[in-house]
Amino acid sequence: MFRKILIANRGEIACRVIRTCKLQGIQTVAIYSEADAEAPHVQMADEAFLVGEPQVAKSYLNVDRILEICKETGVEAIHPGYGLLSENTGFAKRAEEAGITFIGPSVEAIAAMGSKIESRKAMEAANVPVVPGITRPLADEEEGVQVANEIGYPVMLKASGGGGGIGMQVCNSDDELRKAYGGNQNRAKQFFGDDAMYIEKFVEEPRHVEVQVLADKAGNTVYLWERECSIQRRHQKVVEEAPSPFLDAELRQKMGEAAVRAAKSIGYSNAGTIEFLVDKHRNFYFLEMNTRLQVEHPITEEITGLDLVAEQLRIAFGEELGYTQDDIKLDGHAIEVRVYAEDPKTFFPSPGQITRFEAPQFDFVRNELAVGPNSKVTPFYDPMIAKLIVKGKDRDEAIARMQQALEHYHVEGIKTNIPMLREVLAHDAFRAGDTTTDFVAKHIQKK
Ligand code: MV4
Repeated sequence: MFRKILIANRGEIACRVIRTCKLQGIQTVAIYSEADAEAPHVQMADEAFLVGEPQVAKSYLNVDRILEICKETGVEAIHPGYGLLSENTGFAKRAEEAGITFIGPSVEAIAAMGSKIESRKAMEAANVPVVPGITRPLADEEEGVQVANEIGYPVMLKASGGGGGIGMQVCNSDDELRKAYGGNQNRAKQFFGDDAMYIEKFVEEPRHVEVQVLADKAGNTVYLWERECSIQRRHQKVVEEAPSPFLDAELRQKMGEAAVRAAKSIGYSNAGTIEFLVDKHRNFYFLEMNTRLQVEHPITEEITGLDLVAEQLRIAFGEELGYTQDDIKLDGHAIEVRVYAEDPKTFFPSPGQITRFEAPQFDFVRNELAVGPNSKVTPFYDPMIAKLIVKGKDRDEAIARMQQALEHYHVEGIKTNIPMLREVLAHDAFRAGDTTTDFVAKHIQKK
């Protein structure tokens, strides 16, 4: 196994990766910005190096400096966490060229899923269902109108380079499409440097269900069931659970097998996630693949008993999985909530000095923390300060346990979304498993 690795990230995920490294006897090198000198991940790592000023462009995205530290410290591999450099082909390539293993898939596999249009084409070829629509860039607005009429309104106009809902719009008529086209294309160009646009049928009131896969470099690939992530606000996930309350065993297997086909078709190795939209008729459609570990990976760990970071390390080192699909168990039900430093009324970020931080302590609770009792939350990074994960024997028990845990969560000095989390867990629609992507807008914000 690797003797020493660098973690090119911060916050709870850096701490999470270091924890598994400690259990495996792997030495860890942390990097930090000027704003993070006293951050938990710096204290946990064996060594820590300053990379630059608080802004991510000058620190956590400073590839030259990060690779320099790799050389100086003699690490054999880099764990990128999520976000930041985790899906950056340029970084993965430069690491490999420097003889350092990138703990992730090949550069080609990251690239294959980087473009929405290209990945749709690849998934169609691999017999993975995609939303009805086109798999080529539109020439112009007029071709958009023509395609929309062939597909039938409502449609969704999307940017091939898109993400986080940017460059994307629902259109109900020729008129709306014409109005939306130019602006969305401009935003796509501005945000992603790619102005290619395409059109899909609009899937109404969908659920966001994603399948976790693990694949080794020999091509052994398994699926680790699914996560239901429909409770979102402005494309920020808020509550996730595994398994999905909407799937039955048959659909679960069908989606799992489609996810494995998706991964195999691009020669994928590493942990990865295939995102699907599921409509009310239980049709499912490929949306995109995340070629990294995700924020919500703990709920999959809770129901399978696997340590996904340990599996990533083994795979990157060249080991084979050593188990097959039949060995993967699905035990109980897990829920994760994300604690954000934000104003519960305006949803704006709420940075500041934490004066009290008490996470709940029960044997059914797992806390993943980015802060301590005296931390300062700065405006430079994602406002997620913690994740709270519970497990129960079934969904009802998991919900009851999450409610109990949230009762015992106390944060002072900054504002958090904890009141909103309590509200979601107590809501009849949530308890009934009526979790669609419009849940927050429909049940929580409309008051
Ligand atoms: C869709 C859709 C409905 N129909 N595509 C939002 C983020 C981006 N990655 C894809 N998204 C959507 N694509 C079609 N053809 C609805 C959404 C969507 C959504 C998807 C997953 C989770 C939350 C969402 C919230 C609003 C819209």
